[in-house]
Amino acid sequence: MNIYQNILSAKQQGKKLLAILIDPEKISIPSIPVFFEKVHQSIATHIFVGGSTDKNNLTEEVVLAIKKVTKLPIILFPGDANQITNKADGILFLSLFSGRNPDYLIGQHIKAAPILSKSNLEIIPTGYILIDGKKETAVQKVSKTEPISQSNIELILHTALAGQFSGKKLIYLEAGSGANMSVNQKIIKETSKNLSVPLIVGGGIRTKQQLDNAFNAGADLVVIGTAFENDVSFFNELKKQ
Ligand code: 1GP
Repeated sequence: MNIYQNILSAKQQGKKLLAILIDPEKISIPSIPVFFEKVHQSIATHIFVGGSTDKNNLTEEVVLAIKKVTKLPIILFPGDANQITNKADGILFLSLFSGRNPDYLIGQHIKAAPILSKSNLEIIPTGYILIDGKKETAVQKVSKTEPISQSNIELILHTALAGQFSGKKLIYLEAGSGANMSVNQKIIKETSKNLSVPLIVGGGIRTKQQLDNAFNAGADLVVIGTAFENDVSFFNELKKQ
């Protein structure tokens, strides 16, 4: 499975991608098979697994339970190096470029390196940019960094470009899980227009309209977590044609 190549060719073909985010602290393992029946009827193309914290070390168990029931690529979206398991298919190797906390710029990466060097995970370097979602989100609290204001489009764009020029293969605009305001279309448009690498957008997307807005503005892959945690019937609105 070459996860990145598939994302890249989807971008080239204008095919939009949807990742379902599963937070190991929030999903119950017995509910996974039924949850995935819904996932498979929907337009979802990827599964992200992760959260800002995983206090009970459930990530591996959750990944194994998901793997039993799906062929969709499972990509770790870890809050820190402790959440790495080689049972997934790939990992977003995240650098929190909106902040200046060295632990999330290089510290966790050094901790992760020996684990990753022994794993078969596909490592996808990703520039992660936290944007104000009008709510103090877990990423902000855990990383002790400030998000960039939605009105500072120039800074968001320059941060994304700096990420691309430093070799990141994906740029992720993140309003934070459960955000009250998702990343607005103008930001997505400006960023996607100026980037050559695929653009991920997530945080606070709860309706089909918001999803379409993000895609239409230029997001190549959208991540949704909370909306499905709150109400699995949201999958009914995202059924495959
Ligand atoms: C969070 O971008 C993801 O890291 C998804 O956010 O849970 O708000 O959908 P939501």
